[in-house]
Amino acid sequence: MSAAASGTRKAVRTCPLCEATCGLELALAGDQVVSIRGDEDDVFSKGFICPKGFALKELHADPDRIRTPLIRRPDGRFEPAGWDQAFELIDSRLTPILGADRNAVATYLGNPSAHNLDNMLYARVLLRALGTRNVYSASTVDQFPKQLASALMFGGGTTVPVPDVDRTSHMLILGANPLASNGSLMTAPDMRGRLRALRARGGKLVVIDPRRSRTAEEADEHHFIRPGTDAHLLFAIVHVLFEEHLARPEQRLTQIADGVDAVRACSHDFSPEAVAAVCGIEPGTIRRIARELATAPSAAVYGRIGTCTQEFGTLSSWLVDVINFLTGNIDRAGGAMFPLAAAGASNAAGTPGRGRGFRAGRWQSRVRGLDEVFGELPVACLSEEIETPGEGQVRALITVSGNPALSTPNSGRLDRALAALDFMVSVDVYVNETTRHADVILPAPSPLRRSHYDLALYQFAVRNVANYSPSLLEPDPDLPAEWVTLLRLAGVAAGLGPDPDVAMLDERVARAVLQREIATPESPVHGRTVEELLAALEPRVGPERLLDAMLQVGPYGDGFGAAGDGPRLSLSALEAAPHGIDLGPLEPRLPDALRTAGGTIELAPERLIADVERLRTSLRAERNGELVLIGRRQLRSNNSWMHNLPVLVKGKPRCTLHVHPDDAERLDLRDGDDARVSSRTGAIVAQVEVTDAVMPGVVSLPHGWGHDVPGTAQRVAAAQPGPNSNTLADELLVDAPSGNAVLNGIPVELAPVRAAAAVA
Ligand SMILES: Nc1nc2c(c(=O)[nH]1)N[C@H]1C(S)=C(S)[C@@H](COP(=O)(O)OP(=O)(O)OC[C@H]3O[C@@H](n4cnc5c(=O)[nH]c(N)nc54)[C@H](O)[C@@H]3O)O[C@H]1N2
Ligand SMILES: Nc1nc2c(c(=O)[nH]1)N[C@H]1C(S)=C(S)[C@@H](COP(=O)(O)OP(=O)(O)OC[C@H]3O[C@@H](n4cnc5c(=O)[nH]c(N)nc54)[C@H](O)[C@@H]3O)O[C@H]1N2
Ligand code: SF4
Ligand SMILES: [Mo]
Repeated sequence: MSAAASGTRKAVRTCPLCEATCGLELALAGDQVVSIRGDEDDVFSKGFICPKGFALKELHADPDRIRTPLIRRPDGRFEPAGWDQAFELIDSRLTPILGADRNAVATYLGNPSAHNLDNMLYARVLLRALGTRNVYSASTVDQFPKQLASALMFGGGTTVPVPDVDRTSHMLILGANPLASNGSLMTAPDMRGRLRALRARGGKLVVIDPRRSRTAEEADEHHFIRPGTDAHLLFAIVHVLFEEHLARPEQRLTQIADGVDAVRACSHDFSPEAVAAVCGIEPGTIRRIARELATAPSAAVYGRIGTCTQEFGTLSSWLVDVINFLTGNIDRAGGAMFPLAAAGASNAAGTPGRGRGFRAGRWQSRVRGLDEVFGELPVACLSEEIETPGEGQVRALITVSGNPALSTPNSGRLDRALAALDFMVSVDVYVNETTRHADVILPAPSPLRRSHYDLALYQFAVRNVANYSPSLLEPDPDLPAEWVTLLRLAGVAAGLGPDPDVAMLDERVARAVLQREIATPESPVHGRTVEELLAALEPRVGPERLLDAMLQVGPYGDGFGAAGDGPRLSLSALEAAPHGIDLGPLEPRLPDALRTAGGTIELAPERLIADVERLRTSLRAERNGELVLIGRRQLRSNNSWMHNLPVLVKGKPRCTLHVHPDDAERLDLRDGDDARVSSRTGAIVAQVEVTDAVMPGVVSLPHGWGHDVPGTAQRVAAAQPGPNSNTLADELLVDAPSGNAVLNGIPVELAPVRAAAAVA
């Protein structure tokens, strides 16, 4: 029976769940998903799919997903409400707080916003309308160290070197497990296939991780490292590159690079012999790793969560690219390269090769005095900003697709702080550990009822691609698109009352974007009129109008008809190519992609050199044999929010504490036992899994669990809650240059629950 005859239809779209951007082929019957498989014709993923991709079916159908606004009653119970009623309440409660002090309203943007075109384009409109300095997001429990290092070195926070995995002959991975995570700041569907291809063509893969991860199992070599000591190791590699005259940066880049001598001087104290005991890696091994990197025909060093969310996150992230530079691998095929995205590439806009540079610390957090970075404050500060009285105290919070009550450090404290807010609004799809504190929850539609384009992730893709997915299903008349909700909130914040003219606000946004373009001398639409461009974009509105404009003025764009030959992109061109458009392998982009003030590659930025002393001091720190906690990701999980989907949580509990056999024996713990894990900030009970996949002295627990708090409405998740690892992460530990939270390398104590009970 043909699809049509059976009443099903086929459609393709990009998976919005992780950074791999896989093409999915869905079979639909009416509004229901019948099946999902990989889209074999997708120009990038070529049929690859992971278990989470299938889970979109259950996400779409999940009866616990909220479908109307909810208002919390005084007894704590949520009651469905109409949109007007919800917005009247928001306006009446938020407007006075904003009127007294704009900084009294904080925002928190969570991870799914990076996978959501509506949020990518309209959350910033809300932030601008609020005018608060209390802007927080998941970025400071994630990638800010990498973005900060990149901004300081290359002039832009999205100018991040990405490993050219398909052409490299040597890859060194630190603190990333793309076989479970499917890659991050490295958009590359099917990393297992790509890494196997690397080895099949004679290349080498080396993994540095305190755990023998799935990626480590695929590698030629894996070395355990003490958590938090990657910067020591990387500096030692730099040391060897200089000492053994292996540093051979490309001539064309040496001419535009500043700070090689400063890097050399800093690396002096970090010989392999000096760091070996700290990292737990032999000096001979470190020297060999350095030589192999330097002599490989091409090589790429790549680090991710394990190198970012730790004590020396920014230094590690920086040193990764210092090594890529010194070994001649920055910006060349097979090395670490700069993608050229079709839309929103800030390093392809304006004057090529130079810019305003980058400055952090334009303001500080009120209580701890931590620096602003990229317009945000570290989320590790959020609790104290809510708790501490005085001018500028946070009294209200708006969360958009975030679950900070599970994903940020000392979440127990944040949970109590959220309960103490005067007012809270959440735009979300579940009543969960965070949104249960909201006075109003505004739902977002199913991912199948919105369009999709990976504006953020294509900035980090290992190939230049562009793929647009229209909404698969008609909008639900009672559940507006998320961009409409965000604009309506922006209207409230701007003082326009509970029912602002969203179409007018949207046109204003589009006008501002076009205005900026026509004022930019390098833009293909320089000198044209906003009216003319707006007319050309008709009848599109909302994200489609903005995306079309961005594609047209982008590096492959048709320039609103002004461009010449070649593949010329517009939204219509993408609509005509449902499996995506391949724009080719990455190409060298320096110096044009630089936006530093001097037009140089800054190898030794002041903010980072200033932090080297902290690293040097840590060389002498005493190691008293304490246990430290790290995280890990699992293929069938996605941070905190997909544990309500039976297909992903079935089977034995996966939120277990990995403990090395030596530690288990010393602490009298057996496989399957419950253990009490405690840190400065709190204690949890976790089930022990004894395994030599984790190194001695280190225990590992996944994050995003802890679904056993009252007042949530996620029935499947609550049945397998797991412990919340961020109860243990210490909000006072941050990476100094970025303020990013330290989530790996947390000192903990471990005891069998039976012993703890006996003592208590
Ligand atoms: N210990 C430890 N903690 C960590 C990490 C770690 O490795 N270890 N990793 C950190 C990292 S990298 C990240 S990115 C953060 C993630 O931290 P968060 O972004 O705070 O948490 P998520 O679990 O991604 O929660 C996403 C929220 O978005 C909602 N949501 C899902 N889809 C939509 C949608 O379409 N619209 C809206 N409005 N809402 C939606 C979900 O219901 C959920 O509430 O966690 C961090 N926390
Ligand atoms: N299945 C799944 N996929 C995901 C997510 C998910 O939750 N589940 N989350 C998504 C998000 S938001 C992100 S940011 C990405 C993250 O993508 P990845 O960075 O690949 O994430 P992880 O799998 O957590 O890998 C981090 C690794 O660092 C190791 N590690 C911990 N501490 C250290 C250290 O000090 N040094 C070194 N060298 N290694 C260390 C851990 O053992 C772990 O293997 O994944 C994304 N994809
Ligand atoms: S790897 Fe990521 S993008 Fe691909 S199917 Fe899985 S969740 Fe979706
Ligand atoms: Mo993340």
